[in-house]
Amino acid sequence: MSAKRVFDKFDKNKDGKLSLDEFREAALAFSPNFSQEDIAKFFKEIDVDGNGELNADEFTSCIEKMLKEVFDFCDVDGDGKIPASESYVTMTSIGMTCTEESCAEKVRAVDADGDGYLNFEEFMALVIGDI
Ligand SMILES: [Ca+2]
Ligand SMILES: [Ca+2]
Ligand SMILES: [Ca+2]
Repeated sequence: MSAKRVFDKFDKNKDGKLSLDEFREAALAFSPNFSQEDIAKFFKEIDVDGNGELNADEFTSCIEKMLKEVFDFCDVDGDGKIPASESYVTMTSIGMTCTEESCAEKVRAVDADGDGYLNFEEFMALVIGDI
């Protein structure tokens, strides 16, 4: 599971870039709560070279950076792992819609080593997984 996969999925016309329309769909898949203004603002921020399109590098590095920030924020003791029991709070705090139950199920599915904690890779799979 990687951000590049998300990029490929939303690059509908397969030109290797995300237009604002394509990006809008990706953003709304992530969280239906984003407003049009939010989305336009994100797009501008991510479009580092300002050419009005997002290339794969711009998109994936932004997603990874953003998720890393969320991860670090939730990883209060800084040991590189988030307890599965706290992932519900994490997911809802970044605007994902899920119930406590559906979240617990997803966590079980992505906790590859089954230790009851999510490392960053497992966390990425959790957040990007069903987009
Ligand atoms: Ca495209
Ligand atoms: Ca660009
Ligand atoms: Ca784990």
